[in-house]
Amino acid sequence: MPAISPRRLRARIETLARFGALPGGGVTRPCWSPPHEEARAWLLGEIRAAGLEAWVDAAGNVFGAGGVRALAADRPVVLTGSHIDSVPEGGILDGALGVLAGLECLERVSETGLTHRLPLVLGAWSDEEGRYGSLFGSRAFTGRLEIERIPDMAAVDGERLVDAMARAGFDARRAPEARAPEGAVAAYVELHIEQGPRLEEAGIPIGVVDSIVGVRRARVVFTGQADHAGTTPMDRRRDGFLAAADYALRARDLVVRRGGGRTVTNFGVVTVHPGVSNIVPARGELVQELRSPDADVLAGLAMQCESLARRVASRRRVGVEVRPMSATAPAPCAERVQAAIEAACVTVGLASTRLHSAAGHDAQNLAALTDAGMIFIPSRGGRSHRVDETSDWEAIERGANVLFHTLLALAA
Ligand code: HGY
Ligand code: MN
Ligand code: MN
Repeated sequence: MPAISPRRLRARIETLARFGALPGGGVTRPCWSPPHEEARAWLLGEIRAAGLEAWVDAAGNVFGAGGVRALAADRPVVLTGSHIDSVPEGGILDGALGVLAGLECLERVSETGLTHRLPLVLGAWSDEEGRYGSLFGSRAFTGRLEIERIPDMAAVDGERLVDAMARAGFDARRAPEARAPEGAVAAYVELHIEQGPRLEEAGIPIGVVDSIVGVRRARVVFTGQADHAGTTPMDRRRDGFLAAADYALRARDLVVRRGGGRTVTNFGVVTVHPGVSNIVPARGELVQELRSPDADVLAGLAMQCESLARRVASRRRVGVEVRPMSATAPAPCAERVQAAIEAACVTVGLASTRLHSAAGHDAQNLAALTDAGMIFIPSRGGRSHRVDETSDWEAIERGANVLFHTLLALAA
């Protein structure tokens, strides 16, 4: 039975891990940064060295294909891929696995001369981690970019997307040109680490994703009054940070109680202003994420969190403003793709289970355009978005082989 080359795949994963490598392991490789652009150049070289055509679109998405130079409405393709950007202090597999396993599959198919009716295409999506705005490259590809917002898109540290892309040689305003022609993609399947503990704890080697969570991000800003940290009596302080802290703890409990067990929230960014030790904080600013596979639960909790913020603010005699930043809708994966993945697992003799993805992925944008699905492999200890994120090399080989057979089935 034809199979991928685990040695070649491992060599590429280990090489990509060098771009943005951190001394203690892991990577920091934000999209458009120098290490990311070096990784892009390396990837383009690897695609070409594999005998494939390579190109980059106006949103910085990298593509590779055998005998195909672009996407066209009259020649639908089967697409696979993921992303090569990372979170700060992230792992070497999140995204990289799907891109490099996809490249391995395309190279293996062309080496073995296996026939397939539809062309196979590899994609590496820009800024999947959303440093400047979530799932940027696949939003552009699927026509879901809010074009008028491009000039305002910026990282939480204030760096604008337009500037970061310009430094990498791209014009952000042209990103909408990356939109794929209608009907150009017959199916999409992405291999990814689960980034959580479920597969490992169940002892199941392959996850077949049935739906992907929607993710809502919002700034929650509590504004009180700066005061002298020593002379202001405690009962007269209008402390923006304490209001934010009070809200965060209550919002977390609200989501656990009313989220139906599959909704989560996170406060990954906290800013205090003026932010020096001897001033009572005038402002406490949070970036809050809410995630759920259920769109109604997600919308309902967003409203309940907003009214909770207002109650906390009035009790603490401060102001509050909730500013939505981004929102992705929960996406069901296509039954046809899930079935193809399960059939591939039978072919290679692996057990599989269906589960929802608690992480956001580009596949949720592709799901709006075509039949989309995802293959998960277990993350050791469920660890991800941290430098010690890892999966067994055998698990990586198993996932790549399932991807290989899934692609052949979808392209048959
Ligand atoms: O944050 C996420 O869910 C994904 O890893 N970008
Ligand atoms: Mn990812
Ligand atoms: Mn990630």
